[in-house]
Amino acid sequence: MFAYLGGEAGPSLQEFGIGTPAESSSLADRNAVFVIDYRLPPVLVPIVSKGYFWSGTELDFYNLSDYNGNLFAFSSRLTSGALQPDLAVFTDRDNSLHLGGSVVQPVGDNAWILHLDDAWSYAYDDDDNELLIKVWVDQSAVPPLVIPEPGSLALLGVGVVALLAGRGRRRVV
Ligand SMILES: [Ca+2]
Ligand SMILES: [Ca+2]
Repeated sequence: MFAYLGGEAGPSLQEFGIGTPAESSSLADRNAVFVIDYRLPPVLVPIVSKGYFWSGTELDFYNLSDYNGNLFAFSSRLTSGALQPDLAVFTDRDNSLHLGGSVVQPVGDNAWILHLDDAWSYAYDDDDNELLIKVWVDQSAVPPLVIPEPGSLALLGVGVVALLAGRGRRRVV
């Protein structure tokens, strides 16, 4: 489950979603969670359920910011050659959050708040506040009747949930 808690950004469209989409992909082809238009007055953003994930599933996230032209950031690249936008969004470069360089704040059992800069922030600031997003596991969720093929889970990629789970491997995200 995902809740947009707010954020501060210059006039821009800010997209947050799951996975590592191709940079040439269209919005319809991406697994977007939120698309927030900071050129417009704030609106109420509904909570988003992205469905059932099996225990142990690892997720990557992305940000697309058009503040100064379209620019992606991918959490998946943190482990495979991170670029500056990736580090800006998915790490806290100056540790201002006091989370050891992470942007993931645990807020109880199976719940976290992501403090995300946008991709363009790498050139401007490190205030970790373009997108504040709460992520949590709905403990009442039940497995889907049809078990997905392993390949469809593999498409989800690797990355952030291992960290979100707060146990086992520890990554800086
Ligand atoms: Ca920022
Ligand atoms: Ca910071």
